[in-house]
Amino acid sequence: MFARTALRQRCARWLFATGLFLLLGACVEKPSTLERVKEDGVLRVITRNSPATYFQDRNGETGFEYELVKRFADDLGVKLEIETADNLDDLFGQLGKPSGPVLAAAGLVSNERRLAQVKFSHPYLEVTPQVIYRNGRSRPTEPKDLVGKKIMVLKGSSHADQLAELKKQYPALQYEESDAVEVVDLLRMVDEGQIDLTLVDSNELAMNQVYFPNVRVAFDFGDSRQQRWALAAGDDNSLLNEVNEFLDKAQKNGTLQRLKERYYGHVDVLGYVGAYTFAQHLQQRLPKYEKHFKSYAKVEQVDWRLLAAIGYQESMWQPEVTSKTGVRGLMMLTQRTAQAMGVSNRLDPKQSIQGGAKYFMKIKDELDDSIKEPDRTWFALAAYNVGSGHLEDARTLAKREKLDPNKWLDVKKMLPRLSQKQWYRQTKYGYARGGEPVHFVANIRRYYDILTWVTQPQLEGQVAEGNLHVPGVNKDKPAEQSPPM
Ligand code: BLG
Repeated sequence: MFARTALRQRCARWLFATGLFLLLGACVEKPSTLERVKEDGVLRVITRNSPATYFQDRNGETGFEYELVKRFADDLGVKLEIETADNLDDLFGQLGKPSGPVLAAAGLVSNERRLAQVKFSHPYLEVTPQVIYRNGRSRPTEPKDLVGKKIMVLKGSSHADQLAELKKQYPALQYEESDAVEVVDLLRMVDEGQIDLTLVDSNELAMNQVYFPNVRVAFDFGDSRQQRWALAAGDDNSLLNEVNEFLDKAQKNGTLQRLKERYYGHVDVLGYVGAYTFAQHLQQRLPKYEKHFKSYAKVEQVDWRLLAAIGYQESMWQPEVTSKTGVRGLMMLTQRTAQAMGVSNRLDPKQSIQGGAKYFMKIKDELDDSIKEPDRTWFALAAYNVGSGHLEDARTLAKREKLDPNKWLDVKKMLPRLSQKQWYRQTKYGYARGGEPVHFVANIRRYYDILTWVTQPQLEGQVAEGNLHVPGVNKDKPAEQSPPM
């Protein structure tokens, strides 16, 4: 009896030790996803190639998702490696692979079907699905109006799921799901009348509206939803927890709001008419001045597209305009600025661009060192318009309100106060039309974004040849040669 008990105890000890060993072995062999990312020193992320998520411009990689996920990789202290999926099925498929990317950052929303496949993070952006139609055609105003229309959506998209749901109620509803297109193609097809309707998220429309002057929102299709990052399903929550912590922090410390402001904060400033006019002027006017923008941008070491954007805001690229206040020329120089910059004839476009470029860089250099990019550029633009003294006043007001005087988002709230006596009487330089630089900067940022997008390397030369093709709108080229969207 005693011997048997001893044996049993020994066996139990052995089993326990072996179990522990196996358990330890398993732990050693299989590090958590987070540990793996840190060990490899690389965060592999899959996304979509579109203006609202990720794209390449001449300065490198950019896009809302890219910037957010880059900050996350920086926080983890690892390198970021971006992969792009051909379509949404491909994206979810890649995410599920053991050797695949660990995170999808692609403007995704959570739904039941997807939850069977992946896990979603805390939210970072609220968007509303919208039904898009062509101006001049009959406008649907509610879901049942979709019956009988030619509709196309992205295959595997949440919009396709919404339509599948609607079809249960209206079996006559017809729609096509395509995995050969991107959002921009859908908008183009509506714009050109090839399809009647599509469904896209509000942020995607906002980014692309300017290229498609005929597209309009018919109605919001359901409630707003939250975009989230997706991770492979499973019990390992190590990376998910880290992601959530990062997103919560980005929410609290204002990073998310600044990114939203940067990418989507200025999208509505043009409006339909402005968008259409800008597209026309890109073809008709810019080619005449592009070489001057480029050559003085080189001299001053500034992005020529930013100078061109200033020029458009100032004069719509018309060299002979004069404002009510006597400010003149393509870059709208005051008499004083022109003299200081050595400009003898403000109506000469070449001189005006030269003087404007020089002045812009001068005031930018003179800004306080504590103002960092990209805000530094927005501050310099504001100073170009309202003067450095008034800008400084707005920064002082921001400090008094416990706002950050180095963040454009905060200072732009103070600028309009410079035209109200109760505020400007407290400032050093007094009254200014403080609302003007706020619009000025917002518009220029929008023009700058568009110019950045249409002058991607793939489109080089097309503006100058008066043959501009907006991304995804080039009907003559096969799809694989189109710029990445
Ligand atoms: C700017 C000057 C700044 C000047 C401010 O006015 O002109 N910028 C240039 O000449 C490039 O130098 O700052 S200051 O020297 O420190 O005083 C303030 O005076 C020009 C602005 C004025 C604005 N456009 C460039 O953005 C303008 O013309 N506003 C009036 C429009 S309207 O008359 O109501 O149509």
